[in-house]
Amino acid sequence: MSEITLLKPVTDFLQRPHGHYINGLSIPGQGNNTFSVVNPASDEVIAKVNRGEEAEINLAMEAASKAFHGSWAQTSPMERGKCLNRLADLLQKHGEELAQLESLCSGKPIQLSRMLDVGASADYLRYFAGWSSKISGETLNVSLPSLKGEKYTAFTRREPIGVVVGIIPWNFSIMIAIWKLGAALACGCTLVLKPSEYTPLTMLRVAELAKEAGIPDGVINVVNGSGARVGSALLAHPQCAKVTFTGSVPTGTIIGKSAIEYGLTRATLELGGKNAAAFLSDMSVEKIVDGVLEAGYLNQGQICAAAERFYIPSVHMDAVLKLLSERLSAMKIGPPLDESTEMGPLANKEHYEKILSLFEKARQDGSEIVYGGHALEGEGFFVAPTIIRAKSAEDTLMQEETFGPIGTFLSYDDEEELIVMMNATPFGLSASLWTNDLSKAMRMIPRIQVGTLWINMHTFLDPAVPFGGVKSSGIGREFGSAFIEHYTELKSVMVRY
Ligand code: TXE
Repeated sequence: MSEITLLKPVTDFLQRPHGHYINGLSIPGQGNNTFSVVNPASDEVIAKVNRGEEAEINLAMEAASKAFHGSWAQTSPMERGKCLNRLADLLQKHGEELAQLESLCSGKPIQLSRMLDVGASADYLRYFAGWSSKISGETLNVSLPSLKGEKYTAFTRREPIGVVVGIIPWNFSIMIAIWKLGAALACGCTLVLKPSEYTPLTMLRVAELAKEAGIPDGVINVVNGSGARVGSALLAHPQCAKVTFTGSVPTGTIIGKSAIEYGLTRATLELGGKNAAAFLSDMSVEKIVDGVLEAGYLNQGQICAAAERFYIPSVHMDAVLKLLSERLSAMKIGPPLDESTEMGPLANKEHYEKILSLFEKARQDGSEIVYGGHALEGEGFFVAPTIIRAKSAEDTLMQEETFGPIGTFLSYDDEEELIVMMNATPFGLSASLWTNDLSKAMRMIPRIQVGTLWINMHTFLDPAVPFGGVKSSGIGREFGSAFIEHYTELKSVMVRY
């Protein structure tokens, strides 16, 4: 076990005073109103960050509004795309520095930070860069009567919505922020980001790189602090035209309600859920276990689209749980900065305590803990990857989102009953169906109530494919061309001539 050495730019960055990034400047913030950033692998404080106050909130919203009406409005669509491409280049150039910061703050294994928070973020930026010059309206044929020879025509314009507030969770502090940033900037909007209080550092550095990429001051701003205080104040600000949020269902519900109350502010809510992965009986035990590992245990299960409910044909259940236990016991759990680590700690103490209480709840429910179900000894917020065999669909762990490395398993015999069980949840972010029988899969696809359904794969997102939830898992879509309608308003223009 050997950890990589932190780069000098990382150790230097950690030493700096941290606060916000507003109008092209790092703003350390005022006084001693700080909160701590804790490394979840060691429970040590690695930095202090100033909380945003009313002054910083107003400064950021006004800077974003000024840039929206000024410098960014005067930037051509092609130039906006070039800015995003240059930022993608800089993310890659500073990739190791950003990946190390991400792993230090979130506990994500370094290989995953490099691949997703850096590599995939650069790809998303390039995808959005391409869209910036392709956003257009339609020309329309009008049927109004022509009494004196007059004619009519009409067209629609897609106009940027204005200042967007992006509220970001802790599981992908760069990548999820980049999803919001790329979409907003490609459409001509400007942005104020509120990172999670657990991972407030990485976007401060990305905002500096955005300036280096030639993105005008005020287009990207970052204000740190708590959700209840800073997040809700940004949302309530009169300049906020839209909020885009990724996070928990309860917080998303509060944000959605507030957005309506604060003047019908537009809202995109990408929330979690209780995603299902269902394996049909033609799959081999080995294939099922490979699928379960892909669907449920990446990034310690802290992925909103990850599967938490696993439906296994009863004929395969015992063999699947036995082989899965063997595979989990061989998994390398360790420090995020060790390149061979496959599973790191949970991202923060509150989440760790929540997961421990869910283990307890599973025991109280009488669910069988087949593997794991406990904290690991030593420092940091490590838990064992866990397998739970549910008694019934009513067990707490078949109902509640854990957002941890916990698979809960239920057997089935009847495929009609399987579809009912998959849909028996208030949520609908994602699901997966695993089978070699294409005809059967095609018939089941329309009957599964989710925003994203994977066949023979799970968790992988692509910028070309719209992503978002149905039912209580959210409102709106990110990526594809679908994002455009959420960051622009449609204006109809009618002309008599
Ligand atoms: O999430 P929140 P938390 C789940 C996971 C986790 C639980 C709680 O199960 O254990 O949520 O985590 C900001 N107005 N997910 O508390 O509350 C907050 O500061 C405006 C799933 O971290 O959703 C942070 O920036 N903003 C999830 C962001 O919202 C508010 C990813 C997310 O915080 C606010 C993370 C308010 N009133 C956790 N309250 C996913 N679906 O990917 C909080 N915030």
